[in-house]
Amino acid sequence: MSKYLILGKSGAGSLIPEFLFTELGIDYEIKFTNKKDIIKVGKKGYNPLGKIPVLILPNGTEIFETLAIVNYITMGYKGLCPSSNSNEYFQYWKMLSLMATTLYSGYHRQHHRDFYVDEPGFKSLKLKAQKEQSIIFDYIEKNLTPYICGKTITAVDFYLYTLTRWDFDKTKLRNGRPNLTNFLDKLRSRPSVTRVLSQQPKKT
Ligand SMILES: N[C@@H](CCC(=O)N[C@@H](CS)C(=O)NCC(=O)O)C(=O)O
Repeated sequence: MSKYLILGKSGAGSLIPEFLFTELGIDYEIKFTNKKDIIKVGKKGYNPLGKIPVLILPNGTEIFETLAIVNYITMGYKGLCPSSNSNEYFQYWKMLSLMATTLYSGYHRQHHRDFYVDEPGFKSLKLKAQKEQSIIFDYIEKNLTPYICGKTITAVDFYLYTLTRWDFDKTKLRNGRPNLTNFLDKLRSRPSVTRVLSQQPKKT
């Protein structure tokens, strides 16, 4: 294999490495797959939890967990991570960690409620996840100038943009958050984002 291979699902977390590779001009392939295949021991791209994305490097090394994948890409290719001796570097890691541990898991709780609770708890689980996310989005609003690390776009911006695409009420998400609104519009019209989104297969 000479190219990177992403195992993913249409519109899901595999958008993040797709956006980063496309933004950086790096060639990759994507295979849209399913949990049954990823959870199979011995199969290429194995992840014990069956989650995507999984990145397979040209030398065969397999990486899952989005933060590890983002780190691999941004360490190997310059341009989407602030230099490690800058203040922006700490902002980058703080915000990326915050999003990974609150927003991402918050959307998972809303979209896969049955993984967490039985039906009587569905409504409350969703409301509690949204309540926590609302606090984080208010904090993000204060940090956007216009991107998370200031004037220069970084990987954390593509990460944030991807998560917001899973929100159930995008009007509410934007409401009272002018910086976030401007950010989402900017990201949506970025050529790399437009290109990747136009290539997502229709969900079945
Ligand atoms: N911690 C993982 C979470 C990945 C994740 O939840 N992926 C979702 C798609 S966006 C998934 O595979 N969901 C199916 C499932 O959880 O079974 C990461 O950051 O990569």
